[in-house]
Amino acid sequence: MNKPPLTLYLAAPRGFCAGVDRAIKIVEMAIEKWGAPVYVRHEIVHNKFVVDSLRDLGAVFVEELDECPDDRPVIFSAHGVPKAVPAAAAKREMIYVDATCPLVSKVHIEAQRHADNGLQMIMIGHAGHPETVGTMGQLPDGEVLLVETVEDVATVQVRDPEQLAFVTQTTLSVDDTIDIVAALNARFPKIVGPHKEDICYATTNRQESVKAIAPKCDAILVVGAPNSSNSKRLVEVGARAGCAYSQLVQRATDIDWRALDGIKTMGITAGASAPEVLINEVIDAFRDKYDVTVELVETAKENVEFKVPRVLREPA
Ligand code: 2E7
Ligand code: F3S
Repeated sequence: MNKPPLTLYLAAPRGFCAGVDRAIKIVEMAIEKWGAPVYVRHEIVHNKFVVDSLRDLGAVFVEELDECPDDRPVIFSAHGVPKAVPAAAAKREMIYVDATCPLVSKVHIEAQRHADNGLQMIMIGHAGHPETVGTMGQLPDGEVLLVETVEDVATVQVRDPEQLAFVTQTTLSVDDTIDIVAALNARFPKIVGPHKEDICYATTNRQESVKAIAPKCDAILVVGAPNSSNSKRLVEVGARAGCAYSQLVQRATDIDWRALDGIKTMGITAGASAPEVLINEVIDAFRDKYDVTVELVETAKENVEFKVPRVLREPA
């Protein structure tokens, strides 16, 4: 049977970022060093395939430190943790390794520095997301005010409009955040912040590349998990940049083939926590049904790498 032709625009950069690479390595190396089980507080990155693979190696995933025994190592996920978490682990004399992305740790340090300078903090982020919980948890409860939208900026109640600073989640929509920062600057002209926001290089680059492919795609699939903030932002960016059908899939079995009926061009990208094997699985599923021509659309080159913590580089 003749397969219909399909041009598949493959966005680059896509998939794993340096923080995810490092976090996964930390779990693997901790299991090598200390043996199984090694506990991991929260999904190390938001991807079921990654979590299941590490579980097979001997990782035990929990949501809270209370669920870990004192005498096994525990790793904190790439999204970061409130200060109370390592403090509690230290108090229990546990071995712990912090897999927080260094770009998130940098935001934590900034938040503390502003607070030390007497400024009240505002965080731009998504309520309840572990990164937001972790960054807000760098300061005492109630000290960091959360804004999620431009509307929130209009109503947020601050102590002193002259003594304010802001930080952001690293995986936000670049375009939405520009508007929120503009609203903050308009209402609080003295507010101190980063040069633009704290969105990381990987988030920025993945959103740029999906923007580049969106106008020429009948449909876009973003490989990523439903709890992955950066992956969900890619779906939105694809839709806003002009693609009529932009959807999240965890893997090939999630593809809604009926919705794709009649397409001639297809875009594929992946969130920062989605492994390349799943991206290839999705591409192969298209090859089964279509005569696929892959066109790589590369809008940036990435060469960022983060070292694993010293304790894992030393012999046991
Ligand atoms: C850590 C940070 O695990 P993810 O899907 O996380 P998000 O934050 O997008 O839900 O992606 C990797 C990652 C991104 N940001 C890990 Cl702070
Ligand atoms: Fe870090 Fe950005 Fe990845 S904050 S974990 S490099 S998506």
